[in-house]
Amino acid sequence: HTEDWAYSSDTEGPQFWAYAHPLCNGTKQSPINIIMKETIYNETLTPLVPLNYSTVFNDANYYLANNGHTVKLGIELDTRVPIGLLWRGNEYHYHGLHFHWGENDQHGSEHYFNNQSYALEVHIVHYLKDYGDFNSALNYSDGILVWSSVFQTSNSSETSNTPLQDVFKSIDKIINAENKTYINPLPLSSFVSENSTGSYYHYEGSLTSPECTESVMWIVNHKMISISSNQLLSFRLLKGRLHNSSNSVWFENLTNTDRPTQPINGRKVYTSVL
Ligand code: B30
Ligand code: ZN
Repeated sequence: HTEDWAYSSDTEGPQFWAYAHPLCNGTKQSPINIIMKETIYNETLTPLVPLNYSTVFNDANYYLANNGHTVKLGIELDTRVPIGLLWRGNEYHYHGLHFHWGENDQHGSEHYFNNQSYALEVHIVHYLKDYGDFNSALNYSDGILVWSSVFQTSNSSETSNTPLQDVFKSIDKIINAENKTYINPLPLSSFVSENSTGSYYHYEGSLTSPECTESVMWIVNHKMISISSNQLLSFRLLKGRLHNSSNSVWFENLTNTDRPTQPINGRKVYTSVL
């Protein structure tokens, strides 16, 4: 299908998304800047209960794909075992996982903490099981749950993230849009920091790219994941879609794949952290 939006600052960038995608002008948009001292403690924010997050499906195909907007990790699984989450009495099923990153280590995450952006953010996308599939769930304000973790680089004696080493190395194989490569099976729990199911921020928002549908229960982990600067480099070499303007044609650089933070418009941000 044709894609008419991009992250670059030209006429397809975030400021222009709403012309073709009016929902992007909504009042409950994502991402946001999370100001920790303004978050509200809420005792109903019980720990997430992951379903099969630590299972490695050795009979499934795990792949990385460059879809022209981001790097997506997909799992091709024929046996219908649920992968997902239980949260506040609801069951959410895993839909996919992808990343947002920047051109340097100080920039790239979509959510900010206290006005600060970080190098990388992973979004583990789920839909409420009762709504049947991802596309149907988009029609409901609580249809989608995105579990997000922010990554922080640390220069102190190379804190390479070993569980994710394989994944990051394979990014070199999907430089161009529509490239896909199979990777070694790994547990989804590699994408969240240990014991972080109980410490998170929660607010109601949207998909962070067109259609910008306002159907997302956001769960942003309080604990960040460590990553070395080197592990990020291959993200910044990725190429996006072919751009066509009157006198030239080029491949978009796929970097700064983060939408600017959006107005809070009186929404409350809750925390499970006392
Ligand atoms: S995020 O987690 O809020 N960043 C989507 C899922 C999660 C997020 C953002 C977007 C998503 O699935 N959007 C629909 C994407 N597509 C369909 C597609 O597969 O390829 C519609 C589109 O763009 O307009 Cu291309
Ligand atoms: Zn995302």
